[in-house]
Amino acid sequence: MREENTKLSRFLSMILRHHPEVIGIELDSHGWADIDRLIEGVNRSGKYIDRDLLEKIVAEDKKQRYSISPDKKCVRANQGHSVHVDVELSEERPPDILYHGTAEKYVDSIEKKGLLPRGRLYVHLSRDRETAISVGRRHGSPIVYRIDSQRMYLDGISFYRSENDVWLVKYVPFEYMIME
Ligand code: HQG
Repeated sequence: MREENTKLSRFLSMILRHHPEVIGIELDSHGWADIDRLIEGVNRSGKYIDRDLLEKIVAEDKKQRYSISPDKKCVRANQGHSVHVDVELSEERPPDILYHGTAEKYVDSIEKKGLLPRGRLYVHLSRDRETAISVGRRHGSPIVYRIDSQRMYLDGISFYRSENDVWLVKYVPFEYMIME
């Protein structure tokens, strides 16, 4: 994706996951934003977007962060929210092992408290180590934990999979984690 579209995509993530009020719009209870209002709001904020560009960003996003509604009127982020919306995640049996990337500076706290969602609604886990490393690197010197998701699941902890294949849980107790 072109650099300017990557910037616009980051802005859309911020709007659709955390702060829709910044451009004067609201999300419905399922996280959907009306596309016409979103376009007006983004353009009022001094950035430029139109429907073709929005559809291009949604289609080309590497992590498939967004979905357009079947009637094509709305768009939402598939995961990553801090605002309390229900994006109709599917509760599923996870792969036996999942990964979480974090930064070295958080290790002491994580070892005491386990993984907490902090600013988001869920703790984010990935299927592969490489994704976890790049997620961790966003915060500092990366550390990867292997999560015994099979044992968590068998112990009755619910796992949710987002449209774009990110695994989400409310909390990971430290007993299920091993540093790689
Ligand atoms: C850490 C990106 C101290 C946690 C990524 C993480 C992801 C603790 C940070 C998605 C802790 C929260 C989410 C504890 C957890 N003590 N630190 N007890 N428990 N933490 O950004 O997982 O590219 O909210 O390890 O790909 O980094 O934006 O979560 O380091 O899927 O689409 O607290 O965001 O997606 O940071 O990233 P974040 P995350 P996008």
